[in-house]
Amino acid sequence: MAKTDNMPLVGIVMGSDSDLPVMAKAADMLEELGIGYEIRIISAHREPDVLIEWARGAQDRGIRVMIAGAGMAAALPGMCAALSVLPVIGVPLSGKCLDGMDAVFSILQMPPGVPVATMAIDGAKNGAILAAKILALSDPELSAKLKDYSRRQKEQVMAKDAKLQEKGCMK
Ligand code: RP5
Repeated sequence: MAKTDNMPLVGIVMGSDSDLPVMAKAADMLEELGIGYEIRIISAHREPDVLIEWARGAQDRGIRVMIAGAGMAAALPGMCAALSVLPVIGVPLSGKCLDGMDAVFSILQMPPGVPVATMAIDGAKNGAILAAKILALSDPELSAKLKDYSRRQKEQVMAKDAKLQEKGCMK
């Protein structure tokens, strides 16, 4: 994971360093698209005062979207949404218990008025792509990069299918 020099537009935050192997995939995807980001470890339960300061100040720092990943009781994404008007993308993490179902329900079941766009379990890469799509609404250059990304995905699947047709599925 390198660190793009572009101005941070996305705030990536996670509850623990144990979340980093998954959340680094969001950073990698933002790097690929040339989007600047902040990345922090801040625990909603263990240091709520630090979270309040970070989330309340995000918009003034130029952040336009947050990607918040957490496992277990996973209060972090919901608290980011409570503390800021910025769109919040939540990533439930499977690391510890219950295959991540605990974190899915914690992040997904937000009360009316405080939405979090919840990704699949460990879906940090999609979190970054969704953040990019939000930013691309006002950035034609980024929109073109996302179209190119889609085109390359399609080509990869077509190449795999062509190989299957040529070689068959038997070893
Ligand atoms: C959550 O508790 C974190 O997001 C992490 O997924 C989980 C466990 O944290 P550690 O005990 O690994 O620090 O708040």
